[in-house]
Amino acid sequence: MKLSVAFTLFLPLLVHAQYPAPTETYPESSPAPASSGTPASSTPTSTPASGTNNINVQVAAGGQLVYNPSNFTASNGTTVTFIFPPGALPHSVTQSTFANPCTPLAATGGNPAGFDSGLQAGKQFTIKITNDQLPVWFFCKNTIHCGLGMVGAINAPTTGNTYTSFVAAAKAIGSGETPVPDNGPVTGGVNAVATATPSPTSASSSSTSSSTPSSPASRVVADGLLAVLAAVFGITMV
Ligand SMILES: *[C@@H]1O[C@H](CO)[C@@H](O)[C@H](O)[C@H]1NC(C)=O
Ligand SMILES: *[C@@H]1O[C@H](CO)[C@@H](O)[C@H](O)[C@H]1NC(C)=O
Ligand SMILES: [Cu+2]
Repeated sequence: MKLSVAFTLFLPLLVHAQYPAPTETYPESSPAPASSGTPASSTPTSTPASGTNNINVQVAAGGQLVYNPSNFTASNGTTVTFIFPPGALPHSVTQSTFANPCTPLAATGGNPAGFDSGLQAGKQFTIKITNDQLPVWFFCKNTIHCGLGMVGAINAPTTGNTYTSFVAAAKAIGSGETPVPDNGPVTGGVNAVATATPSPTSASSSSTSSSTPSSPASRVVADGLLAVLAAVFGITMV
């Protein structure tokens, strides 16, 4: 049992090290889709305050595989700003469905696809609620994070398809999750819409001094070291 716990905890690191996230392979300067008065996505953006018109969600709050808050209501026109911590382990906010918590909401027929921040660190990503009568389900696409319960809901029903059932369904998938490719950010969405790709969070709103983002190469090396440590640690735990 200890082995399976250790394995579940460290497998994401191992897999992540083997397939470094292509977070930085798309040009950061690519123009964001039209949105009123938003600075270019390469410009550090200060984080808005949580209030009547905006709700901030900390991604991987406290270093845990969670969103905080992860279950809340938001009315039409409210923006929800997801704040990704800097560091080697990227996360995503990817829209899914109640039926398939760990699978991106794909376009079908006339229905648009879900929003997707893509795997990110040190960025922020904003969606705006367009229909508060229907739920918005989302998850992190980094390997097995969803199966470990890294999911969230906005305007979840209070009976039937509840947030609690959604989390349980994600955890039931566990490590059996189908790997989700990362092709960078996807704007649009259903019941909540992103109009711009993620932008760097300004230094002033991220309290750490890590103003120089590590290069992809050094991130891979760091992740590799983590994986080795994790493997050794995992074995000694048995
Ligand atoms: C929010 O917008 C949707 C879509 O236009 C609409 O159906 C719904 O009634 C609106 N919610 C409220 C509280 O007005
Ligand atoms: C999730 O949010 C809904 C809607 O606000 C609420 O009714 C429900 O009690 C919450 N569930 C949990 C587990 O917090
Ligand atoms: Cu994650």
